Amino acid sequence: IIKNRSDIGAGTRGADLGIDAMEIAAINMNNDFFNHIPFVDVKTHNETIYNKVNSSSAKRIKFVEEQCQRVSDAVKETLLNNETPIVLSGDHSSALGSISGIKAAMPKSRLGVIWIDAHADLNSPYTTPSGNIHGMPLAAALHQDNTEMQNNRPNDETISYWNKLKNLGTNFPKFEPEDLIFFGVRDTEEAEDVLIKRLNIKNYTVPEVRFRGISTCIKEAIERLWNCDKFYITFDVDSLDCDFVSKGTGTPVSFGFSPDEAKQLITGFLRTEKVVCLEVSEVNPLLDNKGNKMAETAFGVLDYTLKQKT
Ligand code: DIR
Ligand code: MN
Ligand code: MN
Ligand code: MN
Repeated sequence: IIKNRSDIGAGTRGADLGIDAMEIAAINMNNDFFNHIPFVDVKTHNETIYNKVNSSSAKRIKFVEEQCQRVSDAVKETLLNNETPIVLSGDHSSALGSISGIKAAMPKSRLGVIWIDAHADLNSPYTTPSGNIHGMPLAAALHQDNTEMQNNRPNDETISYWNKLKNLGTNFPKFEPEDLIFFGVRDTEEAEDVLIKRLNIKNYTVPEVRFRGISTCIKEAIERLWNCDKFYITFDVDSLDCDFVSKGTGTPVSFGFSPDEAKQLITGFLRTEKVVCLEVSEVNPLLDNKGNKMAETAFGVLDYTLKQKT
């Protein structure tokens, strides 16, 4: 387990507490999950840096780049030890670090990415409406500046850090758009829509999954990714339905997956034996309207899927 207690890529504070909230959930469920799996704590920045925004089109990008580098190193080292990293992160910018670490450890492997999220995370400093880097990790991983619909003019320093982010772990795009599959994406900006269309990225929406059946969609997704050697699964908990589950995440969205659907999705991909890294992100206990419900749910999904595997 790699614990990345950082929330500097998010617009609202508190996702850094999500990891500990999941541990508390486990304790309250009398579940000793966290006592059995070796863990590392990724070093994080001092709390005072949060207000040092630096760049309005990519807030705290210098610090996010450092943090992603640390996550990348931890993931790489774990993989080189022949272990499978489970990354518990605060905000989702961390996904860029995880993917970089996978590529650094296995540069020759063709990587398939399963992105379970309400968001496409395909913004860049050129298009972001918020300046929050947790909306950008996929654009960085795919080396997409997404400049066709420029809304912002990032300064030179921002661009130089953005290029550093894109090149973390490898100077090439970390995987191909055809090897990326979205599940549950339903809250995007126009610039992201343009990119999704141009790159022809498949999104299994919540209604499609329910209409066609979840096993049919999982089977089809695995077939699409079959030429990939390794899979990375990232589970942004805002993919879940914020009305039925909880609003304990930075950017909650309605009409999402149920916890059971998330369990089935992740379990289905873990069964392929190709998964080299699983990430859970964006649990924010400070925003939870139902006690510690989001952390309990996220932990429940994680615990269930790993038990199915072993
Ligand atoms: C939005 C929100 N697309 C943005 N993104 C989020 O700020 O770029 N990603 N919440 O997880
Ligand atoms: Mn904090
Ligand atoms: Mn996300
Ligand atoms: Mn999201």
